Amino acid sequence: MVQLVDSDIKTREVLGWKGVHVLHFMGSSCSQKLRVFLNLKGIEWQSHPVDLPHYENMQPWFLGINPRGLVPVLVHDGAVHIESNDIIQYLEQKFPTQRLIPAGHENEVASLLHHEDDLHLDLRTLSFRFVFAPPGPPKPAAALESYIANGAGTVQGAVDREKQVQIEFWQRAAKEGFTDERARTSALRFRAEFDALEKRLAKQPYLMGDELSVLDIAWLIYAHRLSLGGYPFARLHPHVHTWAERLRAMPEFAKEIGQLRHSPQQLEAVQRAQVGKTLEAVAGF
Ligand SMILES: N[C@@H](CCC(=O)N[C@@H](CS)C(=O)NCC(=O)O)C(=O)O
Repeated sequence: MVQLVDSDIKTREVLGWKGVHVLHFMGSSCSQKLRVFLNLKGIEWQSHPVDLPHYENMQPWFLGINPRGLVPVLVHDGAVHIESNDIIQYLEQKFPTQRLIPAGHENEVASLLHHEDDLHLDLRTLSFRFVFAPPGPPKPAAALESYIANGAGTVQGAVDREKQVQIEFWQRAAKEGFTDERARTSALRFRAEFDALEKRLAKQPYLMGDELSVLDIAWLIYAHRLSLGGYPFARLHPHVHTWAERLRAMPEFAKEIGQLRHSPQQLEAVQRAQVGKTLEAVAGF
């Protein structure tokens, strides 16, 4: 569990927040995952939107809450928790009814979620290349400077290596964009994962068996984002496609993933940028 310690937190007002508070962004995949989980559990929570497209997460106020500058963040009775999968596992313990982690499988689920999180930067690469497709650097220099300069720079009292990973990701993106080669590598990683999920879903309705679990939520969110980028699920992984369609139709999911932040103008720009360079073409699928 990644619960921050006092010295990590510079925005002190959150220490007084009572109940369940979530700092999140509508179109963020990790926030969507957490919100679907909260919907399915029926947990009441207070919403604090963080405007990622306007780099609010790179400003001192937010970095004073999460030194990594990432959403989502949970503040539960003044305790600050980061990392979506840790937040989910924490909430599952605190609110055990309507189980979404099967009893006795906690360690297995933790390790599978950890594996899912390892693909997060691949998802981000494919999202920026094929879904958001910003015309320039994804983070302007001033926002990055603010990100580097602010926040405690520590998580649980230790210097945070993850912040450096994030800085390098955005600096590289500013320098070279999201190249075909990077996109292909990320897409192939997902293809291997979805091949494995396809085998599971060929013989059972959900990833852990007969019941919906947090793994279905986590992988549906990835699958949904990739499908927005043009990943050919129906052709490559038909069982994953059918499973995804079924989950997407549930109100607890539909409410969170139905919203895409593109304006019609942005959508048009993305489609223009993709001519002859679709995910399928670049990945060789
Ligand atoms: N491992 C983290 C990843 C969180 C993450 O990368 N969140 C993204 C949104 S999905 C974010 O905050 N990005 C910051 C940005 O785009 O500047 C988690 O699971 O919470």
